[in-house]
Amino acid sequence: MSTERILIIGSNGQIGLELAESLRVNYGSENVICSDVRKMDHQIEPFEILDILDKNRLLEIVNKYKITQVYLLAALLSATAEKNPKFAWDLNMNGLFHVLDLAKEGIIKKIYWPSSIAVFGPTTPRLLTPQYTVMEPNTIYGISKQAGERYCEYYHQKYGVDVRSIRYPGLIGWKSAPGGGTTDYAVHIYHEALKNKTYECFLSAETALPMMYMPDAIRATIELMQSPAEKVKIRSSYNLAGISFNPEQIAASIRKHIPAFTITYKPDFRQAIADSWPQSINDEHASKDWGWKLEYDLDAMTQVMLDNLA
Ligand code: VAH
Repeated sequence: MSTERILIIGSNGQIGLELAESLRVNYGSENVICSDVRKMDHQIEPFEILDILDKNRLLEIVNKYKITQVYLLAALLSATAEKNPKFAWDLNMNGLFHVLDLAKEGIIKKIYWPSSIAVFGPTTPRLLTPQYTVMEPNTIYGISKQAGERYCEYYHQKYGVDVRSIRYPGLIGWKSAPGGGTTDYAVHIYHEALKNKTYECFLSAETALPMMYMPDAIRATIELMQSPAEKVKIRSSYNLAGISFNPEQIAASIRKHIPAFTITYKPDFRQAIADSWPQSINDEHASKDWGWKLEYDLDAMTQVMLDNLA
């Protein structure tokens, strides 16, 4: 029986739904408490309504369930954050401070907090972007993730907080809907291919971005959290590469299964966000420090996405 009691904050989001499922398998359902700002239909219990900006409510839940670890997933993603910059900063930063302070006060033992390749900006080298490089993000989401990384590393170095983080690429899965990001096209395209055999893409054909099949991202998250502390040498956030492709390439992968599939292009405001991000990532530190190894390439992901969505 697990002695770990885990709270997922933002459990009903794109990552949260799949992470909750995997954590329940690893730790037992009764040891994984889900929470979000609103309850879903057919909500899996144990579940608590939680707005992460309500610190007292967070403490109430942590005490009620004797939580030892927190996975903080609640945030506004890149596209949504550009439409609500003030609220995005408040949610993404104060939500993190509330959780970091619980660990600083010794109330919880370990934190997972997701960063993103959005921490990189237009002056960052875009091919095989290294772990340590120029970072001048020009989106509110990216700025909040860069500031969050600095706080995580500071709380680790100054207060010994065991906080761990991954710079996720765009995540693609079939079990949950994407949450207002710039990479969401790579999920929508599979749904549209099956439904209408055509997709109008909001990014241009040659816009390459780092992506990853969701089960790889969930496995990386749990492998990082289960690594011995001494192996986790980076306490800002780890680069994770995944698969680098552009809309034309994912369309070609889909056509191997749906030959009649066509894609058209109508770039919108998200094109400028994508143009500020890397095209591919170097994740040698994750491989070296805690043995990270990707499993799904583009064609393997397309096969499993289409099989499960059909
Ligand atoms: C977004 N899916 O598009 C998120 C992610 C790398 C992209 O952070 O905002």
